[in-house]
Amino acid sequence: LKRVADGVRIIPDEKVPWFPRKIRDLDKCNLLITKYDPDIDQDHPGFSDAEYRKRRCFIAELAANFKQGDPLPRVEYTPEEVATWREVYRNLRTIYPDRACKQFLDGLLQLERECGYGEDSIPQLRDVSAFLKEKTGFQLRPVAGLLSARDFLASLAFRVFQCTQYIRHASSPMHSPEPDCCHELLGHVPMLADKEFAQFSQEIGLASLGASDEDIERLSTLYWFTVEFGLCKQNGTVKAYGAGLLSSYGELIYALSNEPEYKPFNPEETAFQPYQDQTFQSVYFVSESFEDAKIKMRRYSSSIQRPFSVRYDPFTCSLELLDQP
Ligand code: NLE
Ligand code: FE2
Repeated sequence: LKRVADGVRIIPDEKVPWFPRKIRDLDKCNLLITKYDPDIDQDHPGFSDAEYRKRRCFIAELAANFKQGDPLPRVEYTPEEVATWREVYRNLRTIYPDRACKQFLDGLLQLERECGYGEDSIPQLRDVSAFLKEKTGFQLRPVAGLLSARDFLASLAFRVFQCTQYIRHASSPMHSPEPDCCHELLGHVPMLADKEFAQFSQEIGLASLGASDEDIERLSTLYWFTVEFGLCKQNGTVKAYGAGLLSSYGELIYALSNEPEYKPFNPEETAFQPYQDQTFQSVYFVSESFEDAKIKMRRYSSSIQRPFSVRYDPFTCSLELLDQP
């Protein structure tokens, strides 16, 4: 509060948007974006499949009723759903060794050995969450569909990853414009088992808390071109680490062909790159290494103006605010 003249006070107009302070507050971070809803979007492959839509509603309901601390819901997948998973898994598995980054391959091998990953069954979020908790402290939380960027990023600050639990429509196994369990379990989870990547993800989350709408927009663009569609150099070759690539056979091949444009990852520029989420990306950003991406992201995050800084306390799963005016 600034005193300009006696009795006249100016109240600062920089209002900080609400954000979760403790892990339980994530129950309030549930704003969904309904653009790919099979009930609404005529182009969704499930639009004219009443059975599929009913199934999506059932699984969405499980997520809607979930509260932080509840056991994660188990879904008994139908033989048709398992068949879709099998096709996705089998195809991707053959192209991972040449195209996925080392951290991903390490994570996937551990999941296959220790967490029942394989083409014969869809892993349960509950088991995968327990696995990740031991590796990097990340845990999963079920979500009914595509979340708003602000709510999604906020959960990362607590090392919570919001996961859909339904599966893509059987007619489009090679690419889905929206997240589904193939995308979460194959794209994101192996990366979240890596300590350095887990830290990278949490730091994006911490940077987002209380940020302005414009800053959230830039951070979600950065998230998009790293965590979702990032490429990185390893031993002189370009490999994929983005989950949107690692869960789409079609786009993983395309991204590492000579068709798309590559640009060096540089947050100050990458944050302003326009993108769409209907089909394959036309440009990808390549990091020199994870370490490099992390350092650059940190530099970018520290340039975001906020009237406070945050620190995560892992003992209480809550945030400490520092330098409050
Ligand atoms: N295109 C990805 C896939 O087919 O798995 C999903 C991307 C979600 C952002
Ligand atoms: Fe994703």
